[in-house]
Amino acid sequence: FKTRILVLATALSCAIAGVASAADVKPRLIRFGYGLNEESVQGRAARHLAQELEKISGGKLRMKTFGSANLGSDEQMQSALAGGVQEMMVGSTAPLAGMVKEFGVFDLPFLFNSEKEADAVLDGPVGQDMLKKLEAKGIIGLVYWENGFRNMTNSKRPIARAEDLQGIKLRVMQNQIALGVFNTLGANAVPMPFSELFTALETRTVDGQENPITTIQSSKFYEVQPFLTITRHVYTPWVVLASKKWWDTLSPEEQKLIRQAAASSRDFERQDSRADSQKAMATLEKAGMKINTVSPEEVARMRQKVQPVVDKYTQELGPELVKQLNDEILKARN
Ligand code: TF8
Repeated sequence: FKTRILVLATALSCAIAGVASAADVKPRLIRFGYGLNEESVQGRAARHLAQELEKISGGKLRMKTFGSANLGSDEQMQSALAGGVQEMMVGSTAPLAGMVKEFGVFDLPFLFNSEKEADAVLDGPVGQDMLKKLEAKGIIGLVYWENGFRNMTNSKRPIARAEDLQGIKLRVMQNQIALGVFNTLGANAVPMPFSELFTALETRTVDGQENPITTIQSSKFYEVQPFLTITRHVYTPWVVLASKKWWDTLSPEEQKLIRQAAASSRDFERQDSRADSQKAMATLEKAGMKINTVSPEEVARMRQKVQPVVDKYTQELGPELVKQLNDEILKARN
């Protein structure tokens, strides 16, 4: 008899909780913007996120995804989120450094050796503290996706040594550190939003760019860039963001569902990115790109060359932060 009552009581409280949570989730339409096209890793993960959210909210939280920077460049969308005129987005950490300077650490070159190290830092205290810093700027940082290790492409020549970058107009992401790094390596760095990049390459406004293999493939840069140089010079994270103005109007239950779907999209995206990276490389070879890998000795030379930039920005970003970051990398490495 006692168990019977317990079962009944449990059933009843579940029913009440069910009713309460259903009332706490209102039908909503969420606009989610991103910069790459629908066939990219980013596009697939955006779709995963939308489907997952719709599923776990019983069809109430619907997400409309806008790829190819149709809602604006990363920077424009960040401002739209802060202003409360767009709900969600995903983009690189690099342009966020204008809002929270600490995000600039991910533009320090040759920091991570592997994806595993990046995951540990991003999901650990360093990455999570940075997300919290965004709140004061009107943005909720949810999870990190993988953009990935970046490599160089250009229309002039294979890059075997830093000196080969001389005279190459190289598009870089929009922050001071990226600019400093590539100018110091010898290129003429040109900051530009990603949304303008393909045309700039096609019209030869710039000679080259740097991005992960997955993006070089999905954005079809191989059509206008004959040379690919594997450098893995920096690992860029993507970060899924929400407008705080909008977030604050959601119920705790709605926030919980969005966090849950975001976590699912993170796991999906990282796996997809790593698998896609292999496939994309084969596609680029087949497309006829001339591919070379910078030797470990040359990477060491490049590291030395950019050390003054790293030192300068370590001071500006905070030596404690950079030390904490390096400690966490070493912990993950060993
Ligand atoms: C870049 C980034 C881009 C992303 C994307 C547009 O080069 O690597 O791939 O920020 O969200 O700007």
